[in-house]
Amino acid sequence: MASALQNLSQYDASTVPDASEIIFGIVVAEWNAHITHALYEGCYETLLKHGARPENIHTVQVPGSFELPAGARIVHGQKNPDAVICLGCVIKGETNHNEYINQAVAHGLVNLSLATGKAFIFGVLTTDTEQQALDRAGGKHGNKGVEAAIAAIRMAALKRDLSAPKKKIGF
Ligand code: RBF
Repeated sequence: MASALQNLSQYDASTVPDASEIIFGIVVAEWNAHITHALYEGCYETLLKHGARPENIHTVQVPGSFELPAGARIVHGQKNPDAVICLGCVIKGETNHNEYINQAVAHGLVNLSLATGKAFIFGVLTTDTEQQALDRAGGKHGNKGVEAAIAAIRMAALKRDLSAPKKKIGF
């Protein structure tokens, strides 16, 4: 059923690479903190569950989602992580501020990814209502912070595996 595939928080843990050697940055927006902190909890616990070491997880907070790319760039410059996870929640209001913020964050993070060759994960809820956000921060649609953590592990492992020395085949 199509709707079953939408809750990616229910993933097969056995397919997730080991994260014990991966360094992570996490950037959390303080706007809608009751939601972004729930995303953070899901994200952090998921990294630990897959072997990440607490000393290898560098967390910073920024005022709002608009500041996520700048915060991510600072963490990247200071800690040289393999992946940076950006968590935010932008809820549509009476004006179209949400469109400007969402576009800016998406462009900012993809630019950072392409410029650095590292993963900058878009863990931003972009909802019409607060309830939709709650549903995706530990509610009926799972926790998108969990999914952001899995995406970060997979992308960091992809880079590590491709850059590892090749085994010789044959003679
Ligand atoms: N930041 C968020 O992370 N989520 C929001 O829903 C959100 N709504 C905003 C609405 C308006 C009208 C404004 C001006 C800002 C909003 N921000 C929001 C804050 C924004 O991401 C940023 O922190 C500030 O604009 C300062 O650059």
